[in-house]
Amino acid sequence: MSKYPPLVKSLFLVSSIFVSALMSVAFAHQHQNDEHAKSAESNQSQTGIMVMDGYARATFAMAKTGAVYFTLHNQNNEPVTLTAVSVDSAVASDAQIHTTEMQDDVMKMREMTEGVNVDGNAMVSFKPGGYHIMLLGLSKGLEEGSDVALTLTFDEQRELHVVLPVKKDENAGHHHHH
Ligand SMILES: [Cu+2]
Repeated sequence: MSKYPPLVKSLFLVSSIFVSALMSVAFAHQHQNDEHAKSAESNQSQTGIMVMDGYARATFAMAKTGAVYFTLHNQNNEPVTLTAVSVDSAVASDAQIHTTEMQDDVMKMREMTEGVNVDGNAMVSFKPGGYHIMLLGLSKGLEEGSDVALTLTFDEQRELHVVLPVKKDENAGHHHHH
């Protein structure tokens, strides 16, 4: 990337993030219309939760664990809790909600069994060094350019389906939390 001037590089980054955000939103709505038409009617026309800037970090082919990041935007007036995440079983055997915390000067990951709360009309970011979705038991790593399908469950009932791109983490060399 060094052959591009910094401005071009950052423009490219911004536009690709924007496009992937649009794509995740589009996928989420499409699924909702297809499969959740009935529940959507009783829960208004959509869940009111947007998944933005989502991606899975590319791994080596033999890697057994991976991480997924995104920003949740709760457009409802009421708080919601992300209570569970499931992943396409062809990609990984399990998905967990994790946080990263300092414990005795060491960064450690912990499963958020109680879920992650998002206040009404608020956003929560899952990002390196903080909340993330941990993929366990990867079948063949996460290859850049492929997709990962996830189902996010809110308040143990409302489901949101998203398809997120696998991308290289530009900061991977500087932040090694896993
Ligand atoms: Cu983790």
